[in-house]
Amino acid sequence: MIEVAQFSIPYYQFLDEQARAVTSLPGFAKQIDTLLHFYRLMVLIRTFDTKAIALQRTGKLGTYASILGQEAVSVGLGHAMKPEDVLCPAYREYGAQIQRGVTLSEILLYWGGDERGNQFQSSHDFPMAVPIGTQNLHAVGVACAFKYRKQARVAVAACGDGATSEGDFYEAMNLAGVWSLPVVFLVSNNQWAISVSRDHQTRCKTLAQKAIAAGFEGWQVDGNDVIAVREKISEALEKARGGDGPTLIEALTYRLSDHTTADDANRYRSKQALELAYAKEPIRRLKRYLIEQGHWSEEKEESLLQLCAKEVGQAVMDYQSVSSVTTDVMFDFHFEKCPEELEEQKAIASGNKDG
Ligand SMILES: Cc1ncc(C[n+]2csc(CCOP(=O)(O)OP(=O)(O)O)c2C)c(N)n1
Ligand SMILES: [Mg+2]
Repeated sequence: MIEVAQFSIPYYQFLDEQARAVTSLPGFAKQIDTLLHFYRLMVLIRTFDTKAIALQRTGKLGTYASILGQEAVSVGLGHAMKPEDVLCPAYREYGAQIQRGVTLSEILLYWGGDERGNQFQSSHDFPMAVPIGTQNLHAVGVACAFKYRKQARVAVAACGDGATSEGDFYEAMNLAGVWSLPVVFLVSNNQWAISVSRDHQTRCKTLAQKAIAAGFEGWQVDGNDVIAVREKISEALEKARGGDGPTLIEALTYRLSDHTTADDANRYRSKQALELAYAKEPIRRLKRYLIEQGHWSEEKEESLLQLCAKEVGQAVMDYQSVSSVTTDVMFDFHFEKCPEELEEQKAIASGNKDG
C-alpha cells in the first residue's frame, strides 16, 4: 500500500469559552473600537430577535427564524465582506445583512407573512433563501460572473449544517473547485436542522472536510468567537479575491432558540445540552473579555440596551407603517401596458367590479 493523498482540517479560535486569548490576537482585534462595534451589533441583533419573537407571538409577524446564539458568525461575516462583494444568505443572517444595507424593518417585512416583503430591496445582495441550499449555487453563478469579468469581487454563500446534506450544496462545491471560483462557503453549524441533530445528519467528522472532495480547503472556526470568525472569513475572502479559489468555513455554534417560531425544540433537545451551549455563547464571551480589558461596565451595558431598544422600536414602527400591497401590482408589473382583458380581471380582483 502506498498513501496517495493526505488531508487535514484546521480549527481556529482566539478567545476561548472563558474569554481568554489562546493565541495572539489579529491586528483588527487589538483595536478596542472594533471589538466594541462587534459587541454593540451583537446586542442589537439579540434585542431585535427577542422583539421579533414577541411580535410573532402577538400576531403581528409571520413565522420568524431566530438567530439567538449565532450572532458572532453573522456579525463577523458582515464585517469581513467588502461592499462590492455579494452575499447569498440563508434565512438567519441578520448580523451580516444589517451591515450590508438591509434595515431591521426590512427584515421584519420579510417575515411579515404577507406580500409587503416584496416591496423592498435595499441591498445588491440576494434575498434570504428559504429552500436551504440553493444559495450555494447562486453564489457560484455570481462568482462565475466575477471571474469572467475579471473583477476583484467575491461571492459568499451562507448556509446551515443541514444544507450540507443536500445535492445543491455538493454541486456548488464541485463547480467552485473545478473552476477555481472566487467564492466562500460559510456553514453555520448550529448542530440542528430543525429536529435533526448534527450526528443524525452525516457520518463526516467535520463538515469542513466536504470541501476536500471538491479540491479546496475546508477550515473550522469557533463560531462563538467573533474574532476567529472575522479573521478567517477575511482570509478566505482575500484568498478568493487574489485568484486562489474557494474555501469552505464551518463555524461551530449552537441554535439556542427553536428552529423558528413554528417549532418547539423542547420536544427533541435536552435541557442539559442547552445549558452547555449557553456557557459558550458569543455575547457573554466578548462582554467578559471587554470587562476584563477594562473597556466595558454594567452602566455602559445599561445605556447600550436602551439605545438598542429605541432602534428596534423605531424599526417596528417603520414595519407597521408600511401598507399592504394591493392586488393591482400583479397586473401592473407584468406588462408595459396591461391588456384589456386583464384590466377587467384587475378590476374584479380589486373589488371594483363584480366577477
Ligand atoms: C429544499 C428544502 N428542503 C427542506 C426544507 C424545510 N426546511 C427548512 S429549514 C430546514 C432545516 C435547515 O437546517 P440547516 O441547514 O442546519 O439550517 P438552520 O435552520 O439550522 O439554520 C428544513 C429541512 C426547505 N425549506 N427547503
Ligand atoms: Mg442547522
